[in-house]
Amino acid sequence: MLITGAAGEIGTRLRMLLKPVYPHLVASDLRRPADLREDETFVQVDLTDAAAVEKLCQGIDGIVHLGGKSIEGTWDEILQSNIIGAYNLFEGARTAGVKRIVFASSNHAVGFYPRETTIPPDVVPRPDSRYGVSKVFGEGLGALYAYKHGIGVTSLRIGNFADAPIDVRRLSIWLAPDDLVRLIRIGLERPGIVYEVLYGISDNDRAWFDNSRAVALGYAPEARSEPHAAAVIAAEPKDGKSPVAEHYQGGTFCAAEYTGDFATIKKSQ
Ligand code: 15L
Repeated sequence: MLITGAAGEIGTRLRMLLKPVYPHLVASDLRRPADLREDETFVQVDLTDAAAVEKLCQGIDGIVHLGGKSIEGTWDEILQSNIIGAYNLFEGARTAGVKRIVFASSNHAVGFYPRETTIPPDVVPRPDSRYGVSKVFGEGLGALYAYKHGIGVTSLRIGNFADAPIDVRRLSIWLAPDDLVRLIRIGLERPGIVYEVLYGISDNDRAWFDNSRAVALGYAPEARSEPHAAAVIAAEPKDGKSPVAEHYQGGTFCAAEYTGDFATIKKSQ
């Protein structure tokens, strides 16, 4: 098993959580993780280097692809790390004969859905940022390499990965670390996966995502955001909020650089 983006926030946690499950885990990133342990295998690779990525994939049967930028960036940053990087990863995987890929997509691939809607995985994408567009691109690659080349791909539209929900928006999209492991194991191990889009959220009463497909595939999340709700709501600042951010699931990613006529646009659900 290979995990890209292993030095990032999610990667750092996952290395520890996945090592007991996959003892031969290979960790990769642009930079060496500060907390790298002696019993870990680490390969330093720049995802924009196609030949290096192809080499990285040799002898690997499953990949958790977290590598790239995990927030909004300039077009060139997103292009290099998330567009070219994701292409190199899928192409390297195909050349090396990798069987499964779990692609870390994001709620920001569909961030422009209003909070009062509950969306299934097969909605039309509504990315809320260049970052969100790159996640739609990655999901597209996933479908292409699944249906054309037979790699079993799962795109996980991850909400907010954290030990606890950090604000009111995250009560709806929180994903606890152990629940992410459960979803990854479905993507890597469940027989018969061709191409799946699942939401990376825990068992949240306030969820904006219909994750029944994940449940049908065996997902049984254990964390719930609701017991945190009263404290999170009490701690939420009351003022200074953007109406655009508050209206849409993607929050501040939607409001950033916003130049639309919100009053008109919001009438269209
Ligand atoms: C994401 O996709 C980001 O990687 C993460 O930093 C958070 O911003 C998260 O979404 C979120 O929406 O909370």
